[in-house]
Amino acid sequence: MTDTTPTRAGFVALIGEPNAGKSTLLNQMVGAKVSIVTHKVQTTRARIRGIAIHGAAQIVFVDTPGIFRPRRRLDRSMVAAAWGGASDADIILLLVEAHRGMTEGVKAIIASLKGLDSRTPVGLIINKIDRVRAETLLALSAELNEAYPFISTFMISAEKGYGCDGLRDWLAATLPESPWLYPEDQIADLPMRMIAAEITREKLTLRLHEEIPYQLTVETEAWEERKDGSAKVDQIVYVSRPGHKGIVLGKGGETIKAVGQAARAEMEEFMGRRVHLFLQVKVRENWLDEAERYNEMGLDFRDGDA
Ligand SMILES: Nc1nc2c(ncn2[C@@H]2O[C@H](COP(=O)(O)OP(=O)(O)OP(=O)(O)O)[C@@H](O)[C@H]2O)c(=O)[nH]1
Ligand SMILES: [Mg+2]
Repeated sequence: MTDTTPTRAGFVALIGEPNAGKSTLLNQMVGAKVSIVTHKVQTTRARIRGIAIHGAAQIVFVDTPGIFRPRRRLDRSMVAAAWGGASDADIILLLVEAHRGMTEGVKAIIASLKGLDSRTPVGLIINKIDRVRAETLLALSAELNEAYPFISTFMISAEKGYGCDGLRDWLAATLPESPWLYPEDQIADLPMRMIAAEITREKLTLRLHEEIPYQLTVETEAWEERKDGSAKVDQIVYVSRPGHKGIVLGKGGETIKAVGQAARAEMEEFMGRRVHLFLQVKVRENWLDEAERYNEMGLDFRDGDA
């Protein structure tokens, strides 16, 4: 980079159906696990920013919850957060799963994009190309580009990294000229206590079945810096039904113990230091109707008003 290269910076919102691979792409671009990923739908609940530097450009990726037809208050707040992320962005990227193609959900998102009163350019990302035969991709790309005037189309595998270099180059060249928005060593715009809560929620989601992950939330209650450089982290897992508490604890406490070990290991890797993690499970039947819980997650409670 010479002195005359103008710096560029801006926000790139990743939107799409639940499970499209938005968080995987953000992590791939940032080169670190900033946003949690699971094979289940509705993993991400709020907007999460991850920051990548490419040449003279600082690209701020905004991961958002999946967009789907909301039924409950939490759903509505999540979908509102996703569209909020899109409307604040300099570039929107719509992720579509290669093997699922033009679903009803994708059609609905495209219809909403057309209704957005915005000049924000929208790029198309066909993700998970490792799951399909190459011949099917051209037809899918043509079909999607007929439905919406995407300014560019990329075929990638967020997980394997295929096509990600081209996408990064294009974003770095397309963002507006601007001073950088964050210090150059910052990779996430989320307080450490929230990242820690998300890590624990990911481990719980991976271990628990059916509705239980949806009906729990994790909050970091206390954070103590210790003299030896380690951190003592106390977290509460809120569940909404008494029966769920036993499931989260597991027989003889084995589930929560395994979750705690996996979460602690990941926190230590992320922070590069020792962590003492203490998890407590509390029943709070109405947490899904409490504004405070939404604030803790970075969501707007009133967005969930029916
Ligand atoms: N085969 C394959 N799987 C992928 C790829 N990208 C993501 N996945 C998988 O797809 C699943 C969902 O990925 P996420 O990144 O959590 O998806 P998301 O869009 O953030 O999902 P929500 O937060 O629920 O909206 C995970 O099991 C990922 O490992 C890819 O390129 N190829
Ligand atoms: Mg996600």
